[in-house]
Amino acid sequence: MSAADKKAAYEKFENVFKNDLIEQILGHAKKYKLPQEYQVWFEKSLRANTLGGKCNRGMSVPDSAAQLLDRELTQEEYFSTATLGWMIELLQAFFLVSDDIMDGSITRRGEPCWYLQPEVGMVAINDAFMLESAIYMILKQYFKAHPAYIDMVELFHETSFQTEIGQLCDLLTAPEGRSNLHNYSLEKYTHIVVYKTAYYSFYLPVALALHYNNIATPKNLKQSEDILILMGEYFQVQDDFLDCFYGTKDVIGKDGTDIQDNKCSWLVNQALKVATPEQRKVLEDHYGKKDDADVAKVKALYDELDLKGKYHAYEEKVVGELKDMIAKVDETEGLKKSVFETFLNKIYKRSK
Ligand code: DMA
Ligand code: MG
Ligand code: MG
Ligand code: MG
Repeated sequence: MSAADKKAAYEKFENVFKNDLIEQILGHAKKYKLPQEYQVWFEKSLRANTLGGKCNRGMSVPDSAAQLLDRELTQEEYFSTATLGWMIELLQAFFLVSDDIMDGSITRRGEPCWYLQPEVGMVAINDAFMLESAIYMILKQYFKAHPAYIDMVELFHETSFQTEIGQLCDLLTAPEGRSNLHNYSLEKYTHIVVYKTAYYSFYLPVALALHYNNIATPKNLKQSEDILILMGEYFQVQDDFLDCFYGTKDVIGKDGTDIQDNKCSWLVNQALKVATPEQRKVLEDHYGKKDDADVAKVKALYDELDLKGKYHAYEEKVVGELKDMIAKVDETEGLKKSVFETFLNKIYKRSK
């Protein structure tokens, strides 16, 4: 796809939210007599937190639905699947507003985090809940008559809970102000990222496309889950890598905080795997501290251990595994290998 085509696809997707869904959501709030000036607040929160991202997750619903049908979507099909995609973007907005508070982050999508914007503060917590509520009003509004309506409702609830399990483990593995290195392991890491990232970012879009097309058989869902969970783990390894080595708002739209936050990230686990006792001591003394000098010591150790090289090797290995899994997909119940190929191409060697 050319850059111009990509931009057009992005704008087409964005317009579904801007031209239709925002009005629907605000209309619902008006029914409960939300005063005009607070409608303005709600609209601002909806725009600031939902628009302006990469939309990889959301756009994967229409993309996957088209791959499954092996043809272009009609206008109506596009609108419906893009609407499902925007519900993932709303779910993501709900998680990111809360994640930034919990992680003490500073920037998101190139702007100050929502909770740090003038006059927002902890109102952001309720704003996050309202972003979540918007999912279910849109779902009811547009899909109540769809044969898979209840499956989709349950899928959003289940995926939310899975993500919350992941966030809980992520936070409890990273206690503020005390070293927790003895508690990290790659097994724990995988568990955290599968739940906090992979289900909602990778499994959910494809599962929704399967439900929308009425081909969500147990076999199709299971095959999708196996591949997409590994793909989601790979995506979070990339997120951890970018956080450390490219983590400034001008490059990836957010300033990295994993080292300061004591996170059980992919990098610290790789470092622990090969560190000498002296190198481990560096981590014990400097990991999880807010000071720039501490962060710099940790990054210097990461360079010494060639974690960039280890990351590139991991990337090639996992992409090879994913391609092997995709080659084995059984298409007899309507699943298509191209769904996974397209998704993988979107994230391979990503730099933001
Ligand atoms: C992302 O974890 C998970 C969720 C559910 C938002 P993270 O804190 O690494 O994300 P980010 O790097 O975007 O803050
Ligand atoms: Mg975060
Ligand atoms: Mg987090
Ligand atoms: Mg991160």
